[in-house]
Amino acid sequence: HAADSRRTDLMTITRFVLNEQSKYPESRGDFTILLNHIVLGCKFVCSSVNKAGLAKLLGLAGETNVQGEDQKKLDVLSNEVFVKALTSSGKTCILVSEEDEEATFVKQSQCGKYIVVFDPLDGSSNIDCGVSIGTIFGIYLAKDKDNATLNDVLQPGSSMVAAGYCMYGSSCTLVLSTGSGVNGFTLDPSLGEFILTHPNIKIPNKGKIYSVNEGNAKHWDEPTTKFVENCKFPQDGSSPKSLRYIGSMVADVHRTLLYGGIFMYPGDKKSPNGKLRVLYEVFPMSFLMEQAGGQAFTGKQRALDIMPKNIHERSPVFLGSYEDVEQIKALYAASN
Ligand code: AHM
Ligand code: MG
Repeated sequence: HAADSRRTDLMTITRFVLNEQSKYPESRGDFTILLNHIVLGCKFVCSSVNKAGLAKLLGLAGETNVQGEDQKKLDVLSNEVFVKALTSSGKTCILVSEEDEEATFVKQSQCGKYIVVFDPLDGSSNIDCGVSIGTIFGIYLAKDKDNATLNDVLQPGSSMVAAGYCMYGSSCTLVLSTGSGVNGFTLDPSLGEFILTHPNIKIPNKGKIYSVNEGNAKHWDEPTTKFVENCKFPQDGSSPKSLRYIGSMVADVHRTLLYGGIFMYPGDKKSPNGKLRVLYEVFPMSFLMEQAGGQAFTGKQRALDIMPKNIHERSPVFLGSYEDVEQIKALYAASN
């Protein structure tokens, strides 16, 4: 019965967020409007990613591009779509994108109170072989929307008001937290709507999977090396963990969130700050992990406590199941 009524009583992402926001009497629907524009961007990217695959295949089959137009690279195209959707929402004042060196300041007439940091198409090196890729975003509130400065963006991740990602995989899944838990929505292409399919996601307390680019092992520090050694040869009689690494953060984090385990991009001798960007990769994913009952750690501190000094800064990160992150924290504590 319950399943039957779910099938006819569709909880769209808009309805879900409207319900959530109605708990705040001061809410004027601004967040819902902003989110709708993010959702639009995700739908566009989803359809472009699918079409890009098709265009390639048709190209291989000798068909020519019907429009005969130059194909814009997908990450550039995705960025344009998000920037335009976000500015035209009228709800943003500053945008920070992985694709743009400088932050975008929205002109006065379209200015709103939210700041959005995002990676429009993360993992784009994976497109050509059909591996899952995604969009990552985080949202801050400006203190004073008419005089917002970079100081409103250079804030710890713990002061984000919402974060999420959209994964373009075998299905298109949007995972969102507005600070009271994590929920997952799947795009029903026939409706063009994201429907709540993963209510109240909680990450398992301990996992059986570790996820890291082991090709960098030569350069790792001692705690990371020990941790991974222990995943393979556990000293406490438990079974070794499985290794899963896609090399696409959204897909690796999505699996970690649902199945448990740990995802890491450590710092190493070559790149002491690792690879991933604080504002639009580390923060949103750490926010989601904590909201789902997991943890995120940098090797020195709670990831959400980083005080970023510039918008494209990087940080090492270890995130996932509570107990697994406890272990890496203990190894770092012992090495100091
Ligand atoms: P990108 O923003 O240039 O796409 O790079 C980020 C990606 C992440 O999705 C992924 O976790 C990481 O790079 C993989 O890096 P590596 O290939 O060094 O393992
Ligand atoms: Mg990226």
